[in-house]
Amino acid sequence: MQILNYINGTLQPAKNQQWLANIEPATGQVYSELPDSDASDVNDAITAAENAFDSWAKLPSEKRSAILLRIADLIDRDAEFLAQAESKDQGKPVKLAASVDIPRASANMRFFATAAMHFASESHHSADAINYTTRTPLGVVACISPWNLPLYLFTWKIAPALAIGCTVVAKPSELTPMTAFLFSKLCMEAGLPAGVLNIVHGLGQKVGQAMVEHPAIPAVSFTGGTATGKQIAATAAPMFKKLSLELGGKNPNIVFADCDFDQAVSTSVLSSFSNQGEICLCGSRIFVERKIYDRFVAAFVEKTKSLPVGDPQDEKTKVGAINSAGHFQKILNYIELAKKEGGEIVCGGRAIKILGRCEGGYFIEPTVILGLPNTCRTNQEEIFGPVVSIMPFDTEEEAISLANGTLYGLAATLWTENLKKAHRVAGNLKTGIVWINCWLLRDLRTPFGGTKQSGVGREGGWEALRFFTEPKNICVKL
Ligand code: TXE
Repeated sequence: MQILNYINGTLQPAKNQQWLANIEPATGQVYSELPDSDASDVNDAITAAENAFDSWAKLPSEKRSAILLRIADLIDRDAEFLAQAESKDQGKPVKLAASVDIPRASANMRFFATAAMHFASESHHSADAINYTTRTPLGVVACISPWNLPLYLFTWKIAPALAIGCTVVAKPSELTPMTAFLFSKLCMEAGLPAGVLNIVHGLGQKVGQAMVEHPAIPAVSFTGGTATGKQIAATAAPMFKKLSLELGGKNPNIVFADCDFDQAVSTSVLSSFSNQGEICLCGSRIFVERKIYDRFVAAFVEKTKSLPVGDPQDEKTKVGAINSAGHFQKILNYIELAKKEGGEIVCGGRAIKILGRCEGGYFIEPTVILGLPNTCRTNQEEIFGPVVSIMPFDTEEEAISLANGTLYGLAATLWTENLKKAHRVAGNLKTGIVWINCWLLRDLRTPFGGTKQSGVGREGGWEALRFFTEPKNICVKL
């Protein structure tokens, strides 16, 4: 099967007719190919987006909204098919794709399609003047998305851009191109005008880099690794482009002795191993108050051991395949590093062979590590796999200092039934997001993003709509 670029309303191969292999992570087998596009395809996409911009930006927001809502409905219509495709392409359990990824993709489209109709700018009145601010769509913007939550994060970026009147050149990850390709067909069916959304497939260093470097692109919205984010920032900064960078994390999960124990354990298992730990919000460093440390570890390990790892197509599977051979090796290297650093592996720690169809797939047992200091590499670097480290603490101050003791600052979770303590600790955590007694409970209106090396800017709600607009203040003397 061939995946095609979506440029100027048509599906087409790369101009150079080159292809990249697309591998199913659960089997390690090539099952489709995608265009190995280059700068000339990006240029065509940008020209198409420039030509489409004026009429799309001038369309009343209700009309843009109606088209985006149609796309949302088509995602819902094809939800089962898209969930199967996402699972095959990414390696995640089909049940997860069906319950989280695909419903969230249509929710993203619907949320921003309607939000844009309520978007407003500000005015500032004084005795001698009225200032009013207009917010107009930026133009052609670049949206670059990763491989962990493919359609979920792809739509999370393009929906606000399109809803507010920008035209878009988007690049899904070369490791998970399938659902973005299927999405382009839904856009055609929904009547999205040609050139409004263009999807160019291919390698980050070629296609992504060409998008970021292009002078006609005033803004880049990117989700991916911190190293890539740095490269994008270095390219874009001298051109004064607007950037929204959602990067890595090494998120703390703080469990106080006065928590709802069962809830803390079961949600912590989810926040550690959902999507094979390949979510930037997963809590990879678990800090447990010493009073309940042994009990927590025992319960956590018992639950972890019962997680079924296997064929993502199997409805019973909770932990599927790691997304790529390279990432699989990276995670195994980190497990070896953890051992060298003195860590005790109390659960998992190995690659698994799944017999039958998935013999060549990339599977790793959910892994729990004890006995490592917070400062070691295992506890400082993003592993992005089914690997967690559990550490004890004695005081609230110590928990806060350990939690903040990384270069990252995306999300934190904390567990306590003491309301005052919960607010106090949340206020002191240097992260963009804090979950109290829950995890990944999302309201799409809230600011989403991180501090420090977890990125720059916020997505979600008004933040995303503002990002894709240029404010202009107009002052009228009274
Ligand atoms: O992602 P990349 P990688 C973390 C995770 C993972 C690490 C590396 O720790 O192990 O990052 O992942 C495109 N200009 N996260 O290297 O490269 C690329 O094609 C423009 C966290 O596989 O960052 C893809 O579409 N674009 C994370 C996208 O960037 C470029 C999600 C992301 O891929 C480019 C994924 C360039 N020069 C990984 N180079 C999260 N925050 O959720 C690559 N790309």
